[in-house]
Amino acid sequence: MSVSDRTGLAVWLKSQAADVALVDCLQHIAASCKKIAHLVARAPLTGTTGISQQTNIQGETQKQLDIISNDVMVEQLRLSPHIAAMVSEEVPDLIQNPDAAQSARFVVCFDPLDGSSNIETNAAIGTIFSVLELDAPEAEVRTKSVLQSASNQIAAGYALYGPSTLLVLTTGKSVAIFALDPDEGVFLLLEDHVNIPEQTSEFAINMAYQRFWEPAVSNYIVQCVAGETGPRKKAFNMRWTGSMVADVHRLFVRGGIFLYPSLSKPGGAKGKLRFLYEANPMAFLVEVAGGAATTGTGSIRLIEPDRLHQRAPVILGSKEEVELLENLHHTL
Ligand code: P6P
Repeated sequence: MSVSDRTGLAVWLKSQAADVALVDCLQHIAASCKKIAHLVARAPLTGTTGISQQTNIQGETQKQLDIISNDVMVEQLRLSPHIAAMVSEEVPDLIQNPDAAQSARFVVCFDPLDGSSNIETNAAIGTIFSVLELDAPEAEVRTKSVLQSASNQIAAGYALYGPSTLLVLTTGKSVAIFALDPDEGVFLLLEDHVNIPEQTSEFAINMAYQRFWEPAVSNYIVQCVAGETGPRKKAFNMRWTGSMVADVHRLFVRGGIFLYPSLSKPGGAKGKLRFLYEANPMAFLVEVAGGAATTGTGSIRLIEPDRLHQRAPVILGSKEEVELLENLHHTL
């Protein structure tokens, strides 16, 4: 298929029968990702790959690009009158949109630059986003309303800044993958109705935390690495890039299972990943693509958060593997 024959993002969005307000919201998110892709690509030249003098609410030292990417998202999303407020990994409190229409009912939760510890190594990083719909418009959106709307996630996606800049998106009907054409500055459709294979022989976990794993996770990984003579009767492969977007994207390309589970180390009970802008959007995407997403003991998407930056254990990917892990959690 020639480049000129490929479907553009706007045409695809309209084909999803997404309402015009959601189309506008998602087009502003895509525009943010396009700007961030450009800034990430130029970062070594502009000297912005290093750390800033600031820390985020997680107590993590922010990279300059974390802050720059956050500012790009906030500035761009303010232009959509349908976005009432935002939640950013880089900002402690809810961000109101002063330019929102009275009817605005969307809250966009995002990690503007996920995996930023990889910036100086030029490894793939990304932006993760989730669009929540409020039960009713609010002149001043309350944090309580955002938390209550977490289950009313109407769209989710991520941008992957790698050899190509990809945009992976769902409004609930299918998962589609777009590539940014750097010559034309537009996202063009590569694949729609992406499906995650139910079986896999590849897992992604940070093995350095093995001593902190729950028994079910330890048992699962031991079975996988036992290979052809073990209980799984097949060899497994392992990948871990330290960038959730890159590790999760692999699931949509060839299947697999991604684990950032509960850890027994101090502060690790709910893992490391944040619910509103990492676990919830990735779980939505994976489930729409036929995969599964669990905390180990229950569906990620049934979590009712009580804080904006709440963490959640994340085990998601090929359905049969996720179900096996849930069974192990319930029996060990
Ligand atoms: P660890 C990046 O900081 C991130 O939030 C995810 O992108 C990634 O999956 C995880 O942390 C990596 O964590 O503990 O392996 O460095």
